[in-house]
Amino acid sequence: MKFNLLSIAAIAFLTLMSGCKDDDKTIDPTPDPSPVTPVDPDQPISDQWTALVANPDSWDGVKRSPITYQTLVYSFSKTGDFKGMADKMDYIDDLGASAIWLSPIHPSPSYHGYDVMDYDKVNPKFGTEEDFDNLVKVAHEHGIKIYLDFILNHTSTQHPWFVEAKHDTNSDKRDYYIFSTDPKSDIAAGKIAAISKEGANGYNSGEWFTVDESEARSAIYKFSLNWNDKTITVTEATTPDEYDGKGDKYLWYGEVTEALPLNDMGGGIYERTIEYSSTWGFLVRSSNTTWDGGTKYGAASSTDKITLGEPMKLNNTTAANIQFSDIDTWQYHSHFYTDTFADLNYGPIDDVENHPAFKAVVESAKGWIDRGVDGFRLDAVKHIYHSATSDENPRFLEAFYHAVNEHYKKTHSEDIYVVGEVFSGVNEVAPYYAGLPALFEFDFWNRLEYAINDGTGTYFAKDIKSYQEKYAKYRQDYIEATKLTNHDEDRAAFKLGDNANKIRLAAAVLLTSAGQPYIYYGEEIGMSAGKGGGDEDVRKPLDWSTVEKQAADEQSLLSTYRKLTTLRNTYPALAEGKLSLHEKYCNDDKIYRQVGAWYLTASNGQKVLVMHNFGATQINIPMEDGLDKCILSLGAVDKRKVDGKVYNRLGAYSSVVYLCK
Ligand SMILES: [Ca+2]
Repeated sequence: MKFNLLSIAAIAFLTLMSGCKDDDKTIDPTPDPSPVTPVDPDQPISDQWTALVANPDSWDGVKRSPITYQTLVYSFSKTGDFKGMADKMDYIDDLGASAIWLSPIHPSPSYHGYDVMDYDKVNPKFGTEEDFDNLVKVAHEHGIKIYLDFILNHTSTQHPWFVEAKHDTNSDKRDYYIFSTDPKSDIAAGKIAAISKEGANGYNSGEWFTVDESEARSAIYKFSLNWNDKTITVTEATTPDEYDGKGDKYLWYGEVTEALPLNDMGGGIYERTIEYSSTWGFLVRSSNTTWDGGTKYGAASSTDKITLGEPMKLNNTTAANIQFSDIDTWQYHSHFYTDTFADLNYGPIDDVENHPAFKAVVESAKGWIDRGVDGFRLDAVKHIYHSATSDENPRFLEAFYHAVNEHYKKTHSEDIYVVGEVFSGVNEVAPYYAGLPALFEFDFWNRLEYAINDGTGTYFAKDIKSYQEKYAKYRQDYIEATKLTNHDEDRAAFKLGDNANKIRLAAAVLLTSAGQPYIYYGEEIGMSAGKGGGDEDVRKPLDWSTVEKQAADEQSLLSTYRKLTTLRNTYPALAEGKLSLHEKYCNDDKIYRQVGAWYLTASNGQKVLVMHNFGATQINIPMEDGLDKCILSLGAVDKRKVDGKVYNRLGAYSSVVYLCK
């Protein structure tokens, strides 16, 4: 067969060259002299166009292809809970899925659950602990695994660990988080392990939040400003005073919304006694309307602090917040610019296995394994250590995976499945395969969406192949977690302009590509939404009335999804096949620019030819690849014979899959 292919490729190349030379823009190339292969021995082929009908083997019920259904507990069933999901397990089963990725199930103050308050329990709004255990049981009865969304980068600031840590600098939970009284200097000095790789570049003021206003200094203080030598002295006092209406120097502190005037005592001295409360310190102003033109007076640097009773020289160039030397204003790190998330700290990577926070999250993961959970989807793994591109996160993940897998293997023969979210392009994703067996391939959808909307199929497989070569440098048995979109992205249908043919093609490409695909709930019925109005828009409840309608319609998207997943589960070549490029269609950006074609070959030698028309126009294809029978024909696909040669006519956005001989 290999010889055959080579000679066919050579002929195809010559055909292509002659097409270029003639500047032939036709999409119906002149029949070439390559040997004819019957498309499907079961179907006589006439010299007129007739519909190409696929003739796949019937499925034996074995789920050969790992297909994961990603869903949100609160949006999947009508009741939005574990029980509702267990009741609808047949639906997920019928979709051909062999696993479910559940949105975070742990107690959380948010609707989305990505700020966890307890890693060991379920969110009561989804049901009881027993309801969850029953969901796992029902899933397993259907041959469906349960993967938990596990969030290792941060907790909610309402997690008891953080509540304890922020109140007590001596708490053993203090080291679970990243606290600093002077983040900028501490980072520059390499004192914060999670942010040590970037040095001074690792400081981002937006990622730091003051612990809590209630823990700030509140006292009655007298502020004495000497404008002659530009110094300020703060002393303790007992009674606040009033403004005398004369001063033109001001104090700015705490949560005030307008400058507080100091009283003009004459001779360049300004004073005021107030009930002072501030989490960040104070500043002196020589204008109450603007900060411009050197009117802001503060400390010479953030480490230059004021001591009660001692004058401090003011500075109006750096003008750093003036803080008291006898109190520490603590700040905590939150990578996502939100004060309700607190980043977990795992200490220096070299000793991560011994860090108490690492041990704690591993223990929680083990607990879920003991309850029957089959794997984890790890959230935001490029943010665990601050540098997304250092080797720290892959090393962290390797340590986490090893610890969790060791536990899993006590009761299972296979390794545990863990997939990481590195929300980046392929170059940033690839090194993470050093730590985890599976990673989401965000570029799969980026690339596919471009290909479909641009009507260019020829480069698609080539690009995917180039991604695989990058992964293989870090892990030979890498698992590409392919997908269209997820809960953080505009829905696929929306990005494809709600064009039913494009949406069908996206599904067909996903489910005829290498890798282990994910289907985001609602994608199978074409739910459409962008994130313009917020993330919630792409996380809305599954539309069960549409499900019902589409289930009854053989031509519907849902029926197409079921057909595709059934096919994928039937043929090892589709289920686990390795990608190889089609010499002709992956190299022709002229006549066949709109065609994407590739092979998938299973370890048992079974091989399929996958061919999609990414274009908005139909195109005729000479079928010359040593083909056996057609096992998938989606969209408007016709066939005919001209001068003994078989052609397929692929309508706009249509797809065919053939078993190879
Ligand atoms: Ca982090």
